[in-house]
Amino acid sequence: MAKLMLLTLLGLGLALFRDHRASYQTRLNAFREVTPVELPNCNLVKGIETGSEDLEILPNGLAFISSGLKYPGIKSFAPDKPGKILLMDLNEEAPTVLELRVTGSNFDQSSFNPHGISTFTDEDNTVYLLVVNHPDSKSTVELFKFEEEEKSLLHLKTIRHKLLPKYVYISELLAHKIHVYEKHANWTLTPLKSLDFDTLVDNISVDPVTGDLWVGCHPNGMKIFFYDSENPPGSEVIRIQDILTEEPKVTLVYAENGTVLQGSTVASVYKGKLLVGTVFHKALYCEP
Ligand SMILES: *[C@@H]1O[C@H](CO)[C@@H](O)[C@H](O)[C@H]1NC(C)=O
Ligand SMILES: *[C@@H]1O[C@H](CO)[C@@H](O)[C@H](O)[C@H]1NC(C)=O
Ligand SMILES: CC(=O)N[C@H]1CO[C@H](CO)[C@@H](O)[C@@H]1O
Repeated sequence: MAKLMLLTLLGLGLALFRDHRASYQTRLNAFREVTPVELPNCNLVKGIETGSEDLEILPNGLAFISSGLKYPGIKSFAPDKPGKILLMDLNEEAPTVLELRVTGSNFDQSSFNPHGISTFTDEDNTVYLLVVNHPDSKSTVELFKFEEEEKSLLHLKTIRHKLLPKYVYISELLAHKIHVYEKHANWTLTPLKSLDFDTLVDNISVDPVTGDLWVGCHPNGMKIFFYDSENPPGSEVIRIQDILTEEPKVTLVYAENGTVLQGSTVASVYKGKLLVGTVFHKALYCEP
């Protein structure tokens, strides 16, 4: 969903403009307060203070985290600093984050404003990172090659298309829905089903081991779009099991009122460990 944020924000703008008050309050879930759901062994990730808008964990436990998003109408704790991609090794005890150096002569780092990220691993195990970037209020997709030894990202090019998996999950933030589509060989999509939630569903991560969906959610959109440090947005994480069956199982795994973690956008798992990212705030790491 991170990638669809632009559309989301446009949609929100239109919604605010066009719809009457009651309707946008419904869409933003404006009166929703969080009922806490606690998890044991959670710690904020040291070194993440300006967002962790999107993240992806490789099958080997290395996590990429995009940080420092600046977006019109959205809070930023470091409006004058470029964004960055962080690396975290979830195999370590008490893992820390490291900023990946960006190399490549044709890439302007001063305007780097990373948003959504995805990885792609080719047959010879080279890992590529696709990053939705918003330099100077534009939108591009940047392709990097991950150089693990050097802890760097080599910028290869700016590209326009991405690969799609067999099933495609799309979250509709302001409608509080997740839609499931099947992707056919001819690249067409057939809608299979939609699930409803009482929270604004943001980015979806699919656990490659179980097929479960992990979703970072905003319980109350009003608190995201009209940031107030006295009454900050909370965080919710939902797990959806068996989504392709008649009876998907939806579990609210984590819920917090913003005292610890504000504005969760994404949640992903590796060997029972859970990493939760936020639009502009911190990141939370929970061990089993
Ligand atoms: C694409 O494939 C699906 C499934 O095989 C089929 O139902 C659909 O008609 C095809 N669409 C086009 C435009 O060929
Ligand atoms: C948020 O939750 C914490 C811990 O449960 C509690 O101490 C605090 O008062 C709550 N804050 C609000 C604004 O409800
Ligand atoms: C619905 C959606 O946009 N999900 C994205 C969440 O982020 C991961 C990792 O970057 C993407 O692979 C998903 O497509």
